[in-house]
Amino acid sequence: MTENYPDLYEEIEVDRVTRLVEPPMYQVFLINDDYTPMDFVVDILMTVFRKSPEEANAIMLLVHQQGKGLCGIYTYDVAETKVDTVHEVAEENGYPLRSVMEKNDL
Ligand code: TYC
Repeated sequence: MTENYPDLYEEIEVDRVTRLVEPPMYQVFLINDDYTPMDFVVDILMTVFRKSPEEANAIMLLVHQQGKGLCGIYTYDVAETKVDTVHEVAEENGYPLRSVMEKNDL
C-alpha cells in the first residue's frame, strides 16, 4: 500500500519515532518557611502529591530541616498544576507555602 506513496510512508515512520521520544520531566519541590504548620504541609503532600501519611511526614521533616524537598516528578502540565494547586490551597488558608518545579535533566 504505502510503497506507492513513499512520502506517506516517511510521514508515518517519523510520526512513530516522534511518539517514542519520552517527554521532558519536571521535579516538583516544596520550600520551607517559618509559618506554615507542619500538619498542613503533611496534608498537602497526601492530597496533592498522593503520598502515604508516613512518606508525607518524612518529606515534610526533610523540607523543614534542609530547606527544600522533592515531592514528585511529572510531565510539564502535571507539574505546573501541582505547583499551582499548592499555592492556591496555601493562599486560601493564609499560609506562605511555596512550591517550585525544575526540569529533570538526566
Ligand atoms: N518550617 C515549618 C514549621 O516549623 C514547617 C514547614 C515544613 C513549612 C515544610 C513549609 O515546605 C514546608 N512550622
